[in-house]
Amino acid sequence: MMEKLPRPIPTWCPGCDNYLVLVALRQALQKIKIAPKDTVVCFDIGCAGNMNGLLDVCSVETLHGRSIPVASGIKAVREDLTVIAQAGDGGLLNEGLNHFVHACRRDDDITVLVNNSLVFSLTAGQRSSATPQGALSRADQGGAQNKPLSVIDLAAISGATFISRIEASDPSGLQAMIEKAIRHHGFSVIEIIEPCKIWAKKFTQQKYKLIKQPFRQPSELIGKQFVTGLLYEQKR
Ligand SMILES: Cc1ncc(C[n+]2csc(CCOP(=O)(O)OP(=O)(O)O)c2C)c(N)n1
Ligand code: SF4
Ligand SMILES: [Mg+2]
Repeated sequence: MMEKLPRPIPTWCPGCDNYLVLVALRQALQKIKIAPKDTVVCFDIGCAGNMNGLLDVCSVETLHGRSIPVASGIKAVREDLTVIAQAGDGGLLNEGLNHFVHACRRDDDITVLVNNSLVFSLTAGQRSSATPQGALSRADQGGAQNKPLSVIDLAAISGATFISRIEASDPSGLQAMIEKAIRHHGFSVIEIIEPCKIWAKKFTQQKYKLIKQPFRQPSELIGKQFVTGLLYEQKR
């Protein structure tokens, strides 16, 4: 009989949105009823990546920005498994950007959860490529100089077949979106908006609008920074 190890205690700051994401992900995995032995989550390095060990599934802690290639590799040899890659905005848009673009382009049958905290949270708030232009972070006392990269725009131009964005403050919406993304055949991405409560609180007043109908063409998503929901899906 397999011994059940005690779960580690989350180390996040009080009020961190990662608690909401954890609950949504746990509930989605329970609802979708895939056996824990048939589900693998590949974690990035970062605050959100510290979710590793808090789920009753198989998991791998990868290097920073490398959760997607590990997930794609697992799926390539074990098609029967449900494979999820978790990535921070830093891991996805900085260290591991090329992996995201190529996994979209190949339409790898994995689900990518992007925990967009708008900064490198774990290493104490340096700007990432998701940090809004002008925002004061610890690494840019004069404000971030460049325009941010958008996960959604990149997914749209790189050929992703399921593209969505949702706020962590809507945990039931997030749970439903994770279920949908896992059921999608092909590459699915959910950008989870969860500004870091410690390092991004001064530049996160943005209001998002939930859309009811997905866009019909990926090109229609480009530049739509502040809409949430299922933005595009192409069914196989
Ligand atoms: C290749 C590499 N570069 C930098 C680091 C240091 N590092 C570890 S976590 C981290 C920040 C992670 O930020 P993000 O991916 O946005 O995740 P968050 O902590 O915000 O959830 C950095 C820079 C590393 N471990 N490996
Ligand atoms: S630093 Fe930010 S992302 Fe990390 S645990 Fe604290 S609130 Fe959450
Ligand atoms: Mg981050």
